[in-house]
Amino acid sequence: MIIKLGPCRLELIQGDITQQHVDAIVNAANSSLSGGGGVDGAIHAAGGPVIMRETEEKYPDGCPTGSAVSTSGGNLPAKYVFHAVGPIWKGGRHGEPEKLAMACRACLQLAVEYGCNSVAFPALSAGAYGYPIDLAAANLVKTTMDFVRWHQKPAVVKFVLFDAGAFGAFARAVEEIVPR
Ligand code: AR6
Repeated sequence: MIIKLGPCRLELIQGDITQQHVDAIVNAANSSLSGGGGVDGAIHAAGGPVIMRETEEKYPDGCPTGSAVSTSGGNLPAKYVFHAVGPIWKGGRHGEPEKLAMACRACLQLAVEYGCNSVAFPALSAGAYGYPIDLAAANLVKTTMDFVRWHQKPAVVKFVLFDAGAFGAFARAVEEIVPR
């Protein structure tokens, strides 16, 4: 699914984010940047140990929830990995929507700073962190569209959804904002 946003476009695809040929991919990290399962495990496995070495050297204090830091992509096709820390879902009244939007914007800002034409996101917070997929999708799609409309970049933002359920949630979120 492709949505044109002026000179930019938003793409939804089902797939594995580690295989994406984009300038940067976003990791769903934790605040200690210590690695884990899900996307985080897949990115470190595919990218190799250089990524963890870089996070340890550059960010020994980790990365607060709602922000993001960058490393190289190691052996990945992507040049950079933006390690974003989304919120853990605690019912929705503990600042989760704001923190998810902040983490998303931090990655889009890094993409602009690093001159990336294309950046790929997973469904941040919607796995181990328990954020309901429909709410995460609506939040991430809206935050991205607002950012791209305002900044007119990055040229391509992809959401790479691992399964059909997540893809469907993102497709519904897009259709609610851009009715066809
Ligand atoms: N490509 C794209 N999406 C994926 C992939 C992949 N290779 N693998 C999983 N997903 P999660 P979170 C989907 O748990 O909720 C880690 O242990 C997955 O189906 O990776 O932010 C970290 O270290 C789900 O829809 O991230 C943290 O401790 C989405 O990616 C914690 O989990 C996000 O699931 C972060 O939890």
